Amino acid sequence: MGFVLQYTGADNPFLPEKLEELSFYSIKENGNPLEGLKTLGFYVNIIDMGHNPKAYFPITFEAEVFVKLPKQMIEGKNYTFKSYGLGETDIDVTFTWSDKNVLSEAIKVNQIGYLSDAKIRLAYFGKWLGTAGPLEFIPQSYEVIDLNSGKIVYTGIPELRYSAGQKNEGAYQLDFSGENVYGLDLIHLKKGVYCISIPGVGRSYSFCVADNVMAEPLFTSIRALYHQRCGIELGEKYTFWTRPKCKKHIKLLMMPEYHFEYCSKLPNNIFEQVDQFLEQREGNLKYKIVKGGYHDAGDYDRNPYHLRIANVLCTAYDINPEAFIDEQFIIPESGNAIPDILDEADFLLSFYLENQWQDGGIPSGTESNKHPKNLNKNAWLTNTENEINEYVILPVTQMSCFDFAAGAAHLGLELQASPEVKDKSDKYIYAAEKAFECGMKNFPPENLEEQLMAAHAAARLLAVTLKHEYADIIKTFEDVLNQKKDYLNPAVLWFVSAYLSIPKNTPGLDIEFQNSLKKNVSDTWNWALNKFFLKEGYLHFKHPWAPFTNGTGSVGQADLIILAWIITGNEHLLDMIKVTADFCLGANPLGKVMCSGLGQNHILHPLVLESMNDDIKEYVPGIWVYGPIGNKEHWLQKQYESIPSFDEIPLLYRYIDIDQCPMHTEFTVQETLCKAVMLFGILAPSNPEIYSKPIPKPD
Ligand SMILES: [Ca+2]
Ligand SMILES: [Ca+2]
Ligand SMILES: [Ca+2]
Repeated sequence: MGFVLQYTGADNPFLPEKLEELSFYSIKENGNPLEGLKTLGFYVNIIDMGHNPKAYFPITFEAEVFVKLPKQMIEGKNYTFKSYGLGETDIDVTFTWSDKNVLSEAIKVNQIGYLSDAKIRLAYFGKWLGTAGPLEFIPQSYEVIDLNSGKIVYTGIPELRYSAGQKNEGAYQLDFSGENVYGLDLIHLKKGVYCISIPGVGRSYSFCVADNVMAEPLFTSIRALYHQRCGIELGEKYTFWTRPKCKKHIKLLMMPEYHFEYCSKLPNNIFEQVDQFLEQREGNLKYKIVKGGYHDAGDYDRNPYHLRIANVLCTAYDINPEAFIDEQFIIPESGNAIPDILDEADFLLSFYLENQWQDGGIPSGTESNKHPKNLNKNAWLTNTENEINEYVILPVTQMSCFDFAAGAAHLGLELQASPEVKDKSDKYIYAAEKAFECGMKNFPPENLEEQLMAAHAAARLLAVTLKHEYADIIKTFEDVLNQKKDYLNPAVLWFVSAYLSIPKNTPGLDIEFQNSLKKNVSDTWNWALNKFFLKEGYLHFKHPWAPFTNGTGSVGQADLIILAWIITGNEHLLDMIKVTADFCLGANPLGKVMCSGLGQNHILHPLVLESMNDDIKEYVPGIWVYGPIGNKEHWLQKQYESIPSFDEIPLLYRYIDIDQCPMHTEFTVQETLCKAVMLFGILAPSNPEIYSKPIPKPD
């Protein structure tokens, strides 16, 4: 049993020697004190922070103290739990014990629902108890209760999938959860609404099994992109989380087209570079009125990587076109006869299209010389209304030319299916050709990485234009053709998926090369599937070599396994994609949906400046945060040390839900938000209905 104590102030009051002291806790059974309680251990960490008027203050500390009862609780008896003098408020709770009614956080389920056609459907039992290590309780059985009839429809035996300390997860032989992980198989369930109950433990959150369970995650996730739109007002017709036009992002100074001369990517010190440019500005300054594209994350730049979002959205559409219609996501373009997901890709690319240079060059986005600030010293009080930053339109790079070419060619291809927007489709394809030409002329790709970017664009252009010249260009990329490649690498997978999308009879297409790429991806992923993914306690896709960062505990890498599945057709990869969705939706060690506003127990404080500084308590929904960051300690974690210390916390528990901790609660449109759209989009049901319900309201 866990006592949860909280304190909000400046210093952590939860000292180990006090927390261990049994006299602070009492438990009664039907009014009679239970003797022989034992404190097993505790977990103390920061869980929230204020930011107004002072940053990082006040701090809410939480101590979870795990107390063992002398015997199991008995169905129907009343239990009273008291704790005095430890936290801010004392605990005095009485309830009637029933393992069918009392919620247990040791049972983790996909809180939205499992797909009815999934071949693997798992919930999990396990819990890490802080200084006490793994929960040692061995569950003997579990029951699945149909919540419509109240009847037990399935009884099963939990299967030990992983023992704490076994250390065989991922390529670095790690222990992801620190738990003894038991699998609770749900494969025998028919469609319906259920919860799981474990004798002596309690019940899970409710979940359903249905064909359409991924529709809601898709809806919530793609609308987060709408909320990140730059240069427009977010109006009442579309959302409760409204805001006026972001005024500092409308009229922007242009940096010269080739300000950085030959460069593959923007320099790393971009703030300094922009700062220098703003300092030294003089004479003939050129301003442009712009819109389109997204705010990157908690900040407002259009990051150079955003161009890749177009291919992510278009690929989701390619894979599962029946799941997407017009009037699906309540955006300004709902009702224009184009599927709303393609409107989103169009809104993104429109910024780059409108600002393409005469010779085809594509700006790398927009940036300021610092993170968002307001007149107040406390930068966390910034929003788009009080921001004082100045932004510029960034110069052209090799990456911006080729990435735009790849995205615009892809969107142009999708739009060809809608005759009413032939002009728009033609415009994108023409702009893609110009951008590619500019890239080849000014930034001829030299190494494998650069050639992969160019080859990806050429393959997309070949697929839509069927022009032999693009096939010929790919044949000049020696490194792409001959060098040994890592088929788990994103750039390789994106190129291969594009090259395999080229229609069979296209002039110049190298079928043998297509086949060899497919075989290599197939071999690599088969190997990785058996060597890594299937050995995890909590099944989910995580790139075997990647450290726990930037979305590893969330949706961030879903595109890779989706591409591998599409390239190879290996159905086991599709099974792994589905369990990855389950994992993100709550079937993970924290037992939380790693997205705001989705599911019954979800993260609460994503780093969104608008939500941090508006009058609505609930943060804007659909923000998929990076999640647990295992490889690096944030300075807040160093300053307010947890017990046990950071190094002793299992990797997938290393998360603090604090909006001023960017490593954990930040996100980006490119790294996490669009990947969520792809993951849930390819699993979403066919033939969705036009959205006619009211728009989602804050709680
Ligand atoms: Ca940024
Ligand atoms: Ca539409
Ligand atoms: Ca708020």
